[in-house]
Amino acid sequence: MEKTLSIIKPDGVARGLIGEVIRRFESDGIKIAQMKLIRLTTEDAQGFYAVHKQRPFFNSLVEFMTSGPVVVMVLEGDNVIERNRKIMGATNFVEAAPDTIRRCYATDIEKNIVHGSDSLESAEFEINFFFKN
Ligand code: IDP
Ligand code: MG
Repeated sequence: MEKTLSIIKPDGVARGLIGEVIRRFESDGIKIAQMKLIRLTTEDAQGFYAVHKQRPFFNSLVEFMTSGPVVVMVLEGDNVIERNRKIMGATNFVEAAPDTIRRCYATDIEKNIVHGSDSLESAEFEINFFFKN
């Protein structure tokens, strides 16, 4: 069964959207296989987003991701990487499809409520980053 990593970012947790995000996954038939509420350190956020370290928004993204608690989850299901990305919507909420999480709740290209792995390779790296063994 395919797996992917989902994060409810600090804006989603602070705004009381944990239940709403999980409801969207569960109502699509996606299983929550693992889950924890944690506060990322600067080192955690830098390591997790290492692929973006040359991007102009990197420092701001690290600061945002460490600004409050996050929920990290392993989602499980057929084709779950792509299904999760579809439920999330495009990175920039103004381009996200109607009724996606980001279209409904994001306020900013950075503060966009959720993270989701974008490939089998990133899912493996990201799941292992937070859930060793
Ligand atoms: P994704 O989350 O849809 O996969 P990525 O391009 O991987 O999007 O970017 C990671 C995160 O970095 C985004 O979710 C968003 O929080 C932030 N981000 C992406 N592009 C920008 C930007 O142009 N300005 C500010 N933040 C951005
Ligand atoms: Mg990404």
